[in-house]
Amino acid sequence: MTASPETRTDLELEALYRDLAAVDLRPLWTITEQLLTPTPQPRAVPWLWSAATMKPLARRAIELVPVERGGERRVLSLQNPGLGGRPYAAGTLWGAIQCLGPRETAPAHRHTPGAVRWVLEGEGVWTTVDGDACDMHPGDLVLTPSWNWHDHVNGGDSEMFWFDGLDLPMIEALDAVFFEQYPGPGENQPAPAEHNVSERAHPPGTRYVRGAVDGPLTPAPSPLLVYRWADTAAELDRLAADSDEPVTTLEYVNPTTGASVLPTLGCSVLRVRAGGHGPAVRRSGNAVFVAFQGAGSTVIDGQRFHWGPGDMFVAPSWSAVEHAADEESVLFLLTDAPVLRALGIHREQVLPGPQTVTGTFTPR
Ligand code: 1HN
Repeated sequence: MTASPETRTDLELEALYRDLAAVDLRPLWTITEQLLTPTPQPRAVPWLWSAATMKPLARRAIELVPVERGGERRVLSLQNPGLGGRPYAAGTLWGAIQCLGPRETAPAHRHTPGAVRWVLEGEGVWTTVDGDACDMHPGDLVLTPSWNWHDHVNGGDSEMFWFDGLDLPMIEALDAVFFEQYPGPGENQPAPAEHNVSERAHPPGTRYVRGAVDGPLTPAPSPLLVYRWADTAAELDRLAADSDEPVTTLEYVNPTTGASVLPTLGCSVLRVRAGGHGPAVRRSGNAVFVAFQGAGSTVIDGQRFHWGPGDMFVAPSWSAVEHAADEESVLFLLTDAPVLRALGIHREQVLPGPQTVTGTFTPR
């Protein structure tokens, strides 16, 4: 008996797929739909970590885990449950809470991933960035550009908590992670004679306005390493006074170019008016939010996330994001949007109306 043409073809096709697999070749026509999705399909899910959960655990870590060479940092990473155990807040972003107890220091090192710190609570810490000691106070943004030496010193008697944001997953995906411990005689950079050098070199007034200075938006990190909360708040006041929008957004920029603070990372603050309710917007690129002041909620893809000071939450790429505040509130925002903009692939879509809320997130 001879096989029908169909059966013969089926058998031949199966053999073809077997032979392709055996030599590490994959036919695109069998996987096109999973590769070329109409819209981004991030594996990270919308999620929130509450300060009420994180801070007691961070305090236990202060008691139990010393900061020393090898461990390097006392950091609790936001591990998005959609990412299969990878310690990342989203596919491209690292987010974490870092803490230092009284008189502790975290040793100097440098790495190709760039970092930003947003200070939540406490006083007395400075981060020395390539020799410039940047004092840290609540609401300040401190930059650690790629390959800059950095150590953290708590010169005071209180514990301190801050948010760390890094482009580590992006740099890992590019197979470009390099890391080095400080080779000097101590674990830290020499005690700087002066503090806040970059801050004095860049007067207020140019620090928050995208494109304020002529010139190409070159992919260089900001030479200004610290943005003070008092300046940010004053700028927010000024902007909010001129507008009746429910949400006022202010981006921190490189004062010499008007570009994002780091080539890979953009930082903004959002002030939501008491009773304010912003539009629902989708953007390509991932976002991590840190609530700083006030109380409110954000609806992400139909799910409501309530937040208050110190809470951190993730809006994955292309999720619909809609902020509302019960009282006047401030959110810090970290995004990878500068990369998408540089590549000409950033997208934004304002949805026609508020989302239908189908559930409320319960933090662990
Ligand atoms: C790092 O160097 C710091 O310097 C914080 O404080 C978080 C997460 C991953 C890799 C390096 C810091 C980090 C990190």
